[in-house]
Amino acid sequence: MKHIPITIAALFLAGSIQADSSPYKNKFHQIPGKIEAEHYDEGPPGEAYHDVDEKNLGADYREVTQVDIEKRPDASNGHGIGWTRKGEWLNYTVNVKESGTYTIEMPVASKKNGGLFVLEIKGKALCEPIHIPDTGGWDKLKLIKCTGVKLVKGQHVIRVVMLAQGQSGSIGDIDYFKFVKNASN
Ligand SMILES: [Ca+2]
Ligand SMILES: [Ca+2]
Repeated sequence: MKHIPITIAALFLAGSIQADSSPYKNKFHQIPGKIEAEHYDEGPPGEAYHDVDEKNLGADYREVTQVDIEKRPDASNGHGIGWTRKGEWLNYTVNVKESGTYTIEMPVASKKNGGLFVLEIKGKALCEPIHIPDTGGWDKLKLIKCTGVKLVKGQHVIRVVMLAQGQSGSIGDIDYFKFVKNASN
């Protein structure tokens, strides 16, 4: 196991974050900022993520994972997540640097109408369920937004939960989640 920075080790001891769902490469995602969908937490299935099939159906990007990671040249960091199914979830351990209201920007893709997902902290939704529209094909990313997201300064685990599949048979492909703080607060 790689060296864990003392601050993260101290947080484990304090019990303020789940020990079995730890930040990708031991680095908290910073908010405001961009979280690559493929950089979900490290940890075993059921702790860091839940995926309905054991196999990674996509690219060999992370060592051992059941999550389906898609290699795609049009995506930020060259990868996103795909083959999303109802009931699946992904954790992202974050550090919110400034309390306030945020907009989340997400490039998504779907051939035919996609499904619904939501972002939560401790089971509380950050905004209404987000719908992935027909973007014109799996290879066509379109930026969608969710607005009015209130976040409090500090460390949190944001969970992305797949709620319902659409006409496409999937929820949709997601490239990243970019948290932009509103200028007015
Ligand atoms: Ca899978
Ligand atoms: Ca990405």
